[in-house]
Amino acid sequence: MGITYEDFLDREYEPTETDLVCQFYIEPADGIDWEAAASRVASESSNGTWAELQVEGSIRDLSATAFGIDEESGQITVAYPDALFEPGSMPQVLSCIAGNIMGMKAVDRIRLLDCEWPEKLTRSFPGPQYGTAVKTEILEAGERPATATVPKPKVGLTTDQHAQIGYEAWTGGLDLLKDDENLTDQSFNPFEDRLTESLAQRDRAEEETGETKSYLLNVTAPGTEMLERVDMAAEHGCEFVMVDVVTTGWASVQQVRERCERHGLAIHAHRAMHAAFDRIPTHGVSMRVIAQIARLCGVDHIHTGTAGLGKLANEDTVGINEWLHGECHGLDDVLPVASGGLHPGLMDRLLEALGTNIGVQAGGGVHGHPDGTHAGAVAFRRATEAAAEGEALEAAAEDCPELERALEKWGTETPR
Ligand code: CAP
Ligand code: MG
Repeated sequence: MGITYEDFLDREYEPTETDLVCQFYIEPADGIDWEAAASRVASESSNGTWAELQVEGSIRDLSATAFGIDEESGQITVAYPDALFEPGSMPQVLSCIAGNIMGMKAVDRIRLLDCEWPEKLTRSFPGPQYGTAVKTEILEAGERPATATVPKPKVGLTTDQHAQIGYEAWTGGLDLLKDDENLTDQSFNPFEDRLTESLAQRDRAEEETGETKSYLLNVTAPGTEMLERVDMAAEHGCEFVMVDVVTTGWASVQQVRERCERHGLAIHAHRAMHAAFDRIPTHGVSMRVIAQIARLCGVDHIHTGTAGLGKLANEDTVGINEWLHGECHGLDDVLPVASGGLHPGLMDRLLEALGTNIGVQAGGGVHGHPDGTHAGAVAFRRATEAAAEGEALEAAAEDCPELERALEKWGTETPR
């Protein structure tokens, strides 16, 4: 029996409970009508191609079906049978739903907008170990957002300088020190030295403040090297690792998740390079889908933007956070992290938009404080607490000169 593109379209099709259902935005190319475009998306992302193929038996059971076409919104809906996928392999799933179709001539634009993950496929992935529970099981942030800072400048500081900044930020009231996405194991700040010295300062700060503190250590590296860095983090008593999930790739993320299970380490996902996929609203892969993939692969935190308040372009932070907090076939939730141009003067509007079950990170918004890192940390913690309790920032500044100075310097403006 011959199969052609047309065999991948069925407007009457009802998805089964094990189908993965994907929503795409497309712009058919000239001379290609909507049904033709939709059938080509379903075909090329499952087991079809441009030429008629003679196939026998159950091969057809692996074919995806385009069944929804909404020309007004430009959206099509495609159902993928469970048998098409290798359980627990995110690279394989993505090679289907976000693979060659992204370059097909039959469409001028195509964007994977959203996925409805079926229970069977979802449960083949580990999901997070902690999610938002990091705030109480590892840290003592309770109901307020977990607070973090990245030493700035993002790279170039020596290990001593890095660890000292950590001490000042922790004693200023912040929960977490975080490495920047491009700080890994460079000669000016080698990985293991940074780990041991930062944790030594962490221990000092815990003793002085009586609060639990931790460190989002960037273990991003090629292949097994990254797993060795995860082991080193555990051996030295760190509770978290950070991974640049997009640049390192989902296969590596899955390996790190497995290794972190062994040590009980939580995973902070930085999404550097995500904008290469999701910035143009008519093409690529949405941040919503990237966040979904990250949850299934098992990260505990992921950056999702600042609801437009910060320095970076964001896509639907509120909607993505709702999905990360929501029910997903029993998987743990994920702590969304707001970061990028944040400073104390933005915290009331940020928490109004995103609630308090998040993490908040400020680098420039702490280290750019006129009185330095420690004062910046005091101001950021005070502003976060005030916003979480619905107290006006100006009122909070009356008993916190560090916050007053920050509001004087940055006001409530969004930096660009
Ligand atoms: C923020 C940051 C983060 C971005 C990532 C930076 O620094 O360290 O990497 O927030 O973007 O390098 O820009 P500042 P996103 O606090 O000094 O702005 O959170 O959108 O993924
Ligand atoms: Mg950064």
